[in-house]
Amino acid sequence: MDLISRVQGREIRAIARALTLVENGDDAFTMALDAAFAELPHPERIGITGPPGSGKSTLTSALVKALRGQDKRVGVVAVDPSSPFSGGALLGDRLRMSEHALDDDVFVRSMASRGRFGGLAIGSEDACDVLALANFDPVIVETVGVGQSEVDIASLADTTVVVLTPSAGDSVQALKAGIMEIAEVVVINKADRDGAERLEEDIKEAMELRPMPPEGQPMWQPPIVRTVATENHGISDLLTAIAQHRTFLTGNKLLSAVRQKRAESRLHDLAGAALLGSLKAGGRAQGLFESLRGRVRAGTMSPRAAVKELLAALSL
Ligand SMILES: Nc1nc2c(ncn2[C@@H]2O[C@H](COP(=O)(O)OP(=O)(O)OP(=O)(O)O)[C@@H](O)[C@H]2O)c(=O)[nH]1
Ligand SMILES: [Mg+2]
Repeated sequence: MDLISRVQGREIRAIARALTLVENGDDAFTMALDAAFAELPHPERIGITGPPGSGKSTLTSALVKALRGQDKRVGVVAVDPSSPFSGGALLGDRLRMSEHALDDDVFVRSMASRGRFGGLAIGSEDACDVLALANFDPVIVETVGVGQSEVDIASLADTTVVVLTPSAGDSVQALKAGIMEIAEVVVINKADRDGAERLEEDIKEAMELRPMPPEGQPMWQPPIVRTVATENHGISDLLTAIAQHRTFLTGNKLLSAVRQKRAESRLHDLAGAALLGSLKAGGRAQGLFESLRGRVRAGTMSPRAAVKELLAALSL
């Protein structure tokens, strides 16, 4: 039987194999996956992001446990955009999620960084598709919120949960970095520590600076949930908050818009990556690209002017 059917048949080894193939950008398998695209199920997608060490994996594991209690089959993709290799963080994830290791209705996959074949979003989208094909619902995507990655995760998920902690200055940093703009649910994890009150005040203040939704669209007020992930405290409140956001999306007919936007941004990512890949490796305008690159590096030509010349040469 082919791999696609075996994944649909929920065969664990086939799912693991398929994820490796998409991670490596395997041509034959991604083509087979693309052929199945129109029939892919659309599981609920939950994004979990936040600063390093805020407890995202512990929280995800607790969420998985609670969702299993509702008889849901849960897929998890944990992405670490900061490291190019599978390092300690991923090993840590395996330990933290180990209580689900023997459960066939939970699949956890850790992925390192941006792969050779494009950005964080591209690899994670493919991984989510494989888990969708295997009928996991919901699919949880965990990423460390550094730099651009939290914006990426926002486009990956229907509901983005931002995890902050009371202790460190990093939470304040996260607030400054605009992480609040993408939060649909805010978690104050490690609420067993001092400073949860203060953090909640800061979050509320930062939330007031959120941009207004487009004309005529309803405004979502992100709930703030306190959790102690290590003790499973606050997890049902978190699930309730996620469900409320989902109801907001479906009730206002916004879910399909979220998906359309996601598909479109995936197209843009792939088109950009493919074009650049072709320019770098033997495409029609490779020679021109090389020479333009030389001039840009030397500072004798602006990057924008180089792109203009490139588009003209490609008749685009
Ligand atoms: N006191 C306390 N510690 C917690 C809580 N949640 C998680 N931790 C601890 O915080 C540490 C980091 O937890 P992780 O779940 O690995 O955090 P993470 O955000 O996934 O970390 P990265 O993926 O490396 O960014 C671990 O030692 C956890 O046991 C909590 O609610 N209270
Ligand atoms: Mg983690």
